[in-house]
Amino acid sequence: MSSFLLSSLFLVAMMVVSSGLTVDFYKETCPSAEDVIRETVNKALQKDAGLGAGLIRMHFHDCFVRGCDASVLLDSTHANTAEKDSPPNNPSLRGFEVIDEAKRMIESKCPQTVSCADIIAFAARDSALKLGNISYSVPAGRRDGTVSSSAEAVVNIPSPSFNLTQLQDSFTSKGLSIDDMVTLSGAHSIGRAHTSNTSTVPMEPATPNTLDNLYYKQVMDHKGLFGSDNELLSSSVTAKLVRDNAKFGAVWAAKFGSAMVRTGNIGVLTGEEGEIRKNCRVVN
Ligand code: HEM
Ligand SMILES: *[C@@H]1O[C@H](CO)[C@@H](O)[C@H](O)[C@H]1NC(C)=O
Ligand SMILES: *[C@@H]1O[C@H](CO)[C@@H](O)[C@H](O)[C@H]1NC(C)=O
Ligand SMILES: *[C@H]1O[C@H](CO)[C@@H](O)[C@H](O)[C@H]1NC(C)=O
Repeated sequence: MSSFLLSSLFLVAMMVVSSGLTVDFYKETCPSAEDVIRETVNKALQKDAGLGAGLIRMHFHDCFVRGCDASVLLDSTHANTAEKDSPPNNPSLRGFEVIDEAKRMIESKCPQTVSCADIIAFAARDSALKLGNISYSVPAGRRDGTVSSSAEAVVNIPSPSFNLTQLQDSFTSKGLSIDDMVTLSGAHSIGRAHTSNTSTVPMEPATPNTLDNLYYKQVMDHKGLFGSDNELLSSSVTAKLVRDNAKFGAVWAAKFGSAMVRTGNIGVLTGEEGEIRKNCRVVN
């Protein structure tokens, strides 16, 4: 075999394993984990579909701060203001009770085996399936972190007033591409935004509980809710991605799944790093 072919194979293998996560991670240690989470998510979304938007956003916000380590789930303490109490998350981030319920069910079957970080990743995937019929496998094996800082959330979570350069810098600094950024922004086809602490508007009013590509049509009409949405039209590269996603819904949906998997790889703790929390709200 040529050394070129060998090194290419090596590169491909590295790309497959580079995150250190694997699909079916709990096959031996907690075979029912993914089913239990899916059932919990489905039950919650049946009562309130908006929680699915919350869970997809929660995965993004977890992974952009200290990697996907469930730092977003830790409660503030007397001495520390946690991510969940930072302006990008409070009062808007929702779905915490769904994670608590899934964790409670799983702990009763497989104590201290399934990380809170993996539960978020699975719950986001289950939400995408329920709200968008978007289906993808989630590599798992993440471990939970022990630190959560409000200030770090402010620095790492992109602001709706960002211009395109700032948005691009935010995503590429996490190892995601410009294409990933535009693809993931399609999540703004579901859920709501706060106009004040008590008043909200739907992100995409036509089908606010369906994860579809209508967001891109909205942006093409310059009707994106945030400046950051409409900024996607401000370069020819991102504007073309917006138009393509608006035109080819099935292609966008497949890309969305892959981009969520790449989001889920950001800065993960694996092996003996971190811990498996007993309660997702507090470190052990
Ligand atoms: C590109 C940069 C992004 C910015 C500036 C941004 C900003 C925002 C803001 C300000 C809200 C409204 C929060 C509120 O007031 O309630 C929101 C909602 C939301 N975002 Fe983003 N976001 C971005 C990317 C993403 C990504 C990558 C995802 C997931 C893949 C996502 C998923 C969502 C969802 C689902 C909602 C609705 C949440 C709910 O209904 O509870 N966003 N976003
Ligand atoms: C959901 O997607 C699958 C392909 O992944 C497709 O076969 C099925 O018809 C879709 N279901 C609905 C309700 O659109
Ligand atoms: C984007 O915002 C940054 C920070 O405010 C600023 O330095 C930069 O010039 C802006 N870029 C464009 C293209 O407007
Ligand atoms: C939003 O509502 C909370 C009470 O839930 C109140 O304390 C806060 O002042 C309100 N803020 C704005 C900007 O309306």
